[in-house]
Order: sequence, then C-alpha cells, then structure tokens
Amino acid sequence: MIWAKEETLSRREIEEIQLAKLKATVARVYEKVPAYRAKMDEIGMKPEHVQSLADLKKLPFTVKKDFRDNYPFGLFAVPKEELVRIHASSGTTGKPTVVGYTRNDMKMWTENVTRIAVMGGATEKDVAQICFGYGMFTGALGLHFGLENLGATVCPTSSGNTQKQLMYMKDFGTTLLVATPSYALHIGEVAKEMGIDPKKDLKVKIGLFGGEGMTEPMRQEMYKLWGEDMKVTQNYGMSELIGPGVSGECLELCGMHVNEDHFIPEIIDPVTGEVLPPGEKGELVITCLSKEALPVIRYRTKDISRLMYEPCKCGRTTVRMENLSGRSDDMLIIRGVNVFPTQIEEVLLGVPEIGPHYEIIVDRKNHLDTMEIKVEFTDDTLLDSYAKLGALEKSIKSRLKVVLGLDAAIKLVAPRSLQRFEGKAKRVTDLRNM
Ligand code: DLL
Repeated sequence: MIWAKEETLSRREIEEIQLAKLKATVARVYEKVPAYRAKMDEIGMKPEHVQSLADLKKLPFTVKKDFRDNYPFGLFAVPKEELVRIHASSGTTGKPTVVGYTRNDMKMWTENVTRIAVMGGATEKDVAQICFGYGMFTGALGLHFGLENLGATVCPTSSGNTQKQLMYMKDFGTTLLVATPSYALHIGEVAKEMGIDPKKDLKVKIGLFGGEGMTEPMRQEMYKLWGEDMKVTQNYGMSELIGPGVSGECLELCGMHVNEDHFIPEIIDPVTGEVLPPGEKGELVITCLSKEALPVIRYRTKDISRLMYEPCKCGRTTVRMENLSGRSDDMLIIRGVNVFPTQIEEVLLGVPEIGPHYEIIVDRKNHLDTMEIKVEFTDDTLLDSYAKLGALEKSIKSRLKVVLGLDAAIKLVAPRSLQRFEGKAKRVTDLRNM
C-alpha cells in the first residue's frame, strides 16, 4: 500500500511542488529569521534570486553551530506562542539542539511518519510497541503519532525495563516493534534468556528501525533472532529536520524513499561543499520545504549517502537515499587510513562464530594509532580451547586487514560481556582525544 499520492508523482510534478515551496520558504526565512537574512545578505542573495531548483545550491548552508549560536529559539520563524511542541537532541557536548513545531508542523510530521510506517508494511491492524525512549528525543513521539494516525494500536512502552517490555509484547500480541536496531537485538536476546522464543512465542512480524544505522549483516541478525518472515526496514530522520519521517525503506529494501514534497536532498563533497552529480556518494544536505516553526535551508547532516533516482518496484517515484555508510564525524582516521565503523561491523557480522555486539577502542601508543576490537563469541565451548580461540582471532584479524588495509588487535570476549544499549549504541571509544 502507498499512503499518499505525493509519493507517486512524476519528476516534473515533484519539482513544481518543490520550487513553489522553496521560494516561499526562502522568502519567509529572509523576513523572519535574522540569522538567515544575515547569511544571505553576506553573499548578496535575495529571495527573488531563487527562480529554479538549480538556484538552491547558491543558498548558504545551515550547520549545527547555527543552532547552538541561536539557542534556544533564535532560528524559529514563529513566535513561541505558536509552538505546540518542543523537542531537543541531546548533544554530547554543549547545549542541546532545540526544535519546535506549530500545529501545522505536527500534522505534516505525523503524515510523513505514517507514510514511512506504511512503506515498512504497517497497517491499521498492527499492535505497535514503541521502544524508543520517550522524552525530548523525537523518535518515540514521532513514530507514536504516525502509527496512531494510521490507526494502529500504539503501546508507548518506551525504552528500558526489557523484561516488562517482553511481558507486554507477549500479552498484548505486539505485531510491530519500533526500536533502534541495537535495542531490537538486545530485546531478542533477553527474550531468549527468559525462555521466550521470539519466532514462536511472539507475534512481532514488522520491525521499523531507525535512529542509528543497520548494516545488511545486522539485518540478517534480525531475521535470525525475530524470524525469517519479519519485515525489517529502517527509516531516517534528524531532529533539526523534523525527527523521523524524512525517509524510509519500502519492502523492496533498496534505499530509503525521501518524502520529497517536504524535503529536498542534495549530496555534496564534504570538503569543498560542491554539489555532486546524481549517484555519487557524499554528505547529505537537506532543505525542509514545509516547516512553519523552524524552516531549515541546506542543513549539513554530516551523514554519508548517495541518491538514487531510478524508479522503484514498489511504485513510489520518490528519490531513494542509500542506507548510510556512516557520519563524516564517525569516520576514524587510523594511521592515515579512513575507517567507518560500519565497515568493521560488516566484516565482524560475516563471521559465524561471533555475535553482533562489538566495541572499537582507538588509542595512540608511541606516536602510533592502535585499534582494538572487542567482540563476543557465541559458542561457550570455545572457552575450553585456547587454540581454537587463537585461530578465530587470527582469522577475524586477516579478514579485517583485507577490507580495511589495517591491522587491528582482536579480543574475543565471553557472550553477554559487552555493554548493551537501550537507545543508540555507542560502539567506538577514541582515547586519542581524551
Ligand atoms: O535519530 C531521528 C529518528 C528517530 C530517525 C527515530 C529515525 C527513527 P537525532 O537524534 O537528531 O534524530 O539523530 C539524527 O541519527 O543524523 C544519523 O546520523 C542517525 N540516524 C538516524 N536514523 C538513521 C538511520 C533521530 N536509519 C542522526 N541510519 C542522523 C543511520 C541514522 N543513521
């Protein structure tokens, strides 16, 4: 099923909508948001200079620092009284990024999330358990409103208290799970410890995952744990842009469809800022076309992706974003080599004897970068044989060397000994900057 006709428009129709909305948004931010006016004045740009979609690239970027500098409400284009909701993203350093919604923004956000839930196979018959943390994070309430709008039965269990989550899951007959991929894995593991087989004893058949990446091997882990017939999709968003609802995978699993009547994606070279031709990989930049409270022009997400304009078998015509390779600020430079944690994950999860939980520790010893990867083995009997453990470590090391071109120290650790996550996982500790 396709939720909205805007998902199937021709390119010309989509572009007409985008241009009209872009002109209106630029005019509004120029009039209402001093920080945008100052940036545009600096380069001599006026709203009337935007006459085609190609003019978008002339507009200045918005970056995280703009939110910090204008904390809390300086980038807002409406008076505070018009807001019906505020969220914030919990930055690890400094002030959080504050975002807000008018009543119309809430409708638009909800509508976008509903589209994405439908893309992932959700229907009004589903019992949807939302295991994102409720609170200032946009994930939980975003999915909550979208699924409720669809008519699904929403259970706002939030994150944590995993045994109780499983009790509800069983007793309510939950069919749809909303979580970060790492928490979904953890819930599945705890189920097994409680003697519950998720495949047989639970009814969960749809996983709408997001808030962090899910590599293909990680998706395979989900099938192993929750059942081969589970519909496992991921969706993407960001607080600054709206929260969840920017894009999502359909059941063809070939990238995430962008809700293009509300967001224009571009891919830029992260170093030069130049827009790259369609199909090339680079930093994702998004312009929000419909937001009243917090219009955002050319936001540099730091997420790395690629845009695919070819038609999708599902019938949607919207551009797809390739599932993210990571964030530019996640990229580790180890002895001069660029390494994305997703590359490491793909290698590790391809080794049958180890589980999907890992930790990457980067350090510097005698002026040389070092990388240690702790990963759990799944088979307890390995503990009885040092020789077997040693051979496994060696084989993982050589697989990583082929992919990364780097030596990493591998430390196999006992099952269930690494930290588990109820929200977004933290896999990397970089001690070089501490
Ligand atoms: O994570 C919004 C969201 C919630 C999207 C729930 C989907 C589901 P923030 O907390 O502001 O917002 O974090 C945004 O999370 O820039 C990405 O780096 C990462 N991220 C979100 N979804 C995905 C995904 C929400 N599907 C940041 N794949 C983004 C990879 C993702 N990374």
